[in-house]
Amino acid sequence: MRFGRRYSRTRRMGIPANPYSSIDDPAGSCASYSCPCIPCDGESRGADDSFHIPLPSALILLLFAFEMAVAAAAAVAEKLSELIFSGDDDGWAAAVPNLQKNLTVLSPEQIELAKMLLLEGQKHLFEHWPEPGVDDGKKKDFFEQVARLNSSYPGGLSSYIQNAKRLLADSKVGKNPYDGFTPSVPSGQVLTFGDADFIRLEEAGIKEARKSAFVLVAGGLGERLGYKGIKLALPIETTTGRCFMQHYVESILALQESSCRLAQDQHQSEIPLVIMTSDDTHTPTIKLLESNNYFGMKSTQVILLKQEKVACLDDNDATLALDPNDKYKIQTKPHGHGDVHALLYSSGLLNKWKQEGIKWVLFFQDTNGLLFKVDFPAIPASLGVSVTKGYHVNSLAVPRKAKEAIGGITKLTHTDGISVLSRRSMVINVEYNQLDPLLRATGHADGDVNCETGFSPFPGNINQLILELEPYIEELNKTRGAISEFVNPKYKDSTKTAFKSSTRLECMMQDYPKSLSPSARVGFTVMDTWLGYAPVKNNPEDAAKVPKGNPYHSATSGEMAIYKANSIILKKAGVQIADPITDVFNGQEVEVWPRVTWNPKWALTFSDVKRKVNEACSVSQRSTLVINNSNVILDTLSLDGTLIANEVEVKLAGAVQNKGWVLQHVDHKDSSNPEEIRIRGFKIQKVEQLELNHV
Ligand code: UGB
Repeated sequence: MRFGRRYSRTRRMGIPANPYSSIDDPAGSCASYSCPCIPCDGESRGADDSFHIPLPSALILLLFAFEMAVAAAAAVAEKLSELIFSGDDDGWAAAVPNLQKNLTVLSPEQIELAKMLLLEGQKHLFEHWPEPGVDDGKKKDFFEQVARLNSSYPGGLSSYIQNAKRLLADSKVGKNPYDGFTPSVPSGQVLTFGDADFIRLEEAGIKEARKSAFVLVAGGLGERLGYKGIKLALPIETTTGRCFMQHYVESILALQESSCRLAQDQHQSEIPLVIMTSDDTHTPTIKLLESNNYFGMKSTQVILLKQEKVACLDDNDATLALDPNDKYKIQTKPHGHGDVHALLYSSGLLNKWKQEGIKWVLFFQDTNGLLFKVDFPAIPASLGVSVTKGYHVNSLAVPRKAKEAIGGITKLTHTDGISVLSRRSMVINVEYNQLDPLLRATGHADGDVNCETGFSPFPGNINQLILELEPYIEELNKTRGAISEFVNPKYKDSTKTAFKSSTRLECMMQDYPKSLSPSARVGFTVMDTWLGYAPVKNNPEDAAKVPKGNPYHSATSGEMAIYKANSIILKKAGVQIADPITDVFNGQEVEVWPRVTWNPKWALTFSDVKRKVNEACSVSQRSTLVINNSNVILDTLSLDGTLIANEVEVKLAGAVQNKGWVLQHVDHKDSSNPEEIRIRGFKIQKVEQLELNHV
């Protein structure tokens, strides 16, 4: 085929290498974190000398610019004639007259991209193009988008289309990605909150934390929740109204301080926080950080990496979908959280961190408040497991209810009999929609069901990963961060020939271990659900339909889980905490514990809590206790009402009784309340409180 030779030139033009195939071009690099895959020359264009150029020089420059423009135009003309009329490529665009007519509008780079698109069977993209002179700006914009899609996917758009064709063909014939693998229940480290082991691991983790970097994946649309804003801006609980972002940042800062203190680190290490955003979340994330002064973190400590979306596909031939509202745009959708590895790789951050002495990279999601705020011990203790067990990959997990929408950590062994000795055995997350069919296909007639414990035998993946930096870098040097992809088309009927709506390739960050060698140490750490997992993912209507006994994963359950966890921790530290009552909000029956919250400055670990609590304290069910500062001691406190301790140093002693704060029911359809309130189904009426402030 004639395109072949030209196409190899396209690769030289800077399309990043494809880690999914054997092409061996080096990936382009770019200093910009927001667009790390786009090749650039690294030159600074910041200086604005033009303001000071004297007139004669300006004229010379103008003439020079004019000459350059003429030369560029001549080059374009030459290139065009070379492309269109040369012996081997004569009439390459002839099959699409509307494109051929418009070639004069396009730059040489855009023409190369057009050729690539035709080569990949995408001529429909140009069939509606009008004569040159009409919509020329939109035609150029179209190619700007194509260039972006091309440079942000490892291997370029052409690889994306080829991968899509392969995966769509597999999907059509119903190929099981786990064909030949038998699932079994893996073994890992189980944490029991508060026991001697837990305390030991927690301490090891806290010490090591100053050598870690945190990576928050926050590019998701939050379609299931349906909230209009970014999820990071949602209140984690409405007693204090602190948002998820604030809790994450404050927790990391508290961990940093605690870790450096424990390790007697002379120069305070700074724990970097990377946030992966997308077009949907980037600007509001920056706005949230800037308008809150980065919640106390140095702005240089926070690094935003923006993931690009990928092209949507209309059919099994991977025909690129045009945006229904703009025929000069390819429809795009998120590629999934798996992009985080390629972004980290191409940003150059990993090597920088290594030089700075960082050893661990901790990944987490946007709305699991428990892990970061209330039950912060989960992070240090799990990091302690990584340290003591030497895990290269440590996935955090909780007991999983059958059919719960969280993946199951599974041991997969290939039936060819060479398992264990080779890479044919792995411990990996099997996504919730794949676990049931996999089990049924391998002799478990009932599929994804609970065992005698009342839970699925497979621990639930909460997508909290702790990776050891050095082996992570070694692996990414091989894969360039590419993660195995999948496609999930919704077919119109059983012929599987047409889709209900366009689809796209996706990838997941927890699939990272799939490419690892058998010698990699991959493990997991299981903790109690109340300690580690209460995400805010489902809208009220869907949450209300969750089978009884399964977690709602809603704003209602997320907030209640925080009060429950804090109450249980205080209880385990010796405080008499009244039993919860049950109540129904937005159709979800939940336990309502005393509304106890504290700032991470007050206590990061269970040992911290125990140090600050004397046993002769009690808190009634209707109470609210807010601890906002570090040296607050709970000493013989008997609380029945609301107490807010803002003072830096105070001993809370004796009886405190007032009318307190009351939970009022709110209907999620009642638009007189803000969305943040409606989605949880209650608001807090602040009737009376005792507030202790600085004097
Ligand atoms: N995210 C991105 O940053 N970019 C994207 O393109 C998409 C998402 P979802 P999901 O812990 O409950 C995951 O949509 O993917 C961010 C695991 O795959 O909330 O359905 C997004 O902003 C699953 O195994 O979750 O399921 C958010 O922070 C299970 O563990 C995060 O990625 C499940 O999470 C997760 O995105 C769970």
